[in-house]
Amino acid sequence: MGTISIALSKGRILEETLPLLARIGASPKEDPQGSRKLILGTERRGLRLIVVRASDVPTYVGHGAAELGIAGGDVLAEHGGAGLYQPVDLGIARCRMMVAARPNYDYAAAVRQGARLRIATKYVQIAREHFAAKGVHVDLIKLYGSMELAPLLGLADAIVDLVSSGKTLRANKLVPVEAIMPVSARLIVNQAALKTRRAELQPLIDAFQKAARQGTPA
Ligand code: PRT
Ligand code: MG
Repeated sequence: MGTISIALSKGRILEETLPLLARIGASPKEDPQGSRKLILGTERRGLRLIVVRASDVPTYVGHGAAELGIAGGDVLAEHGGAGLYQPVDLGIARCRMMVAARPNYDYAAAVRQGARLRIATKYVQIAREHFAAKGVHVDLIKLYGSMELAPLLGLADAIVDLVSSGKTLRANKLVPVEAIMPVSARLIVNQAALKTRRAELQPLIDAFQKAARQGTPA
């Protein structure tokens, strides 16, 4: 029985994963927020946490550098999911992928008229699929953050971004105009590892499934 690694990001994903780890007896051995270590041992023998950027989680797991990972549905949709199973929706880090625009921009009318929309987003793949499915022509403008600025500065007609409380949109005087999809974090598994190490991995997958069903505070 070798070591099993779970790749995850340090922000809200780790924060909301901690209660699940506690339920499966795999709490980190030291305070992960305080620590600068990128590899953290857990109370569960042979199980460790690997701290990476949120968007790198599918890459580590897809290549088998980590057997397991925890990643948002947004990150998985952008990545494409090659080499991954997604067996458990953990129901944590919930939010919604939305289209948002300035209040004075008539999004519905622009869509109806068949206008070509300029869309700024970090989520190019998700945006491309969403607008293609609607038959709306778009120019996608890739940004790496602070998407809310784009409509305000005239860089784009609308943005595609994650919304949870809605505070960020409100603070920047934008309004949601369309929901694209609900997002939550999922447990992901390297496909090859699941075949060769099922005896070790399946009990962990089952434990996460059970821990997730016990619910998380909304
Ligand atoms: O490591 P990296 O910097 O790339 O990512 P990170 O540090 O943000 O990672 P982490 O661990 O925090 O997890 C990110 C994941 O959390 C995303 O992939 C989503 O699946 C999930 N998540 C849930 C969110 C939000 N809610 C969310 N609100 N990720 C980002 N946001 C941002 C959003 O982009 C916007 O800027 O928060 C802002 C909006 O929040 P509200 O509350 O103002 O609406
Ligand atoms: Mg971060």
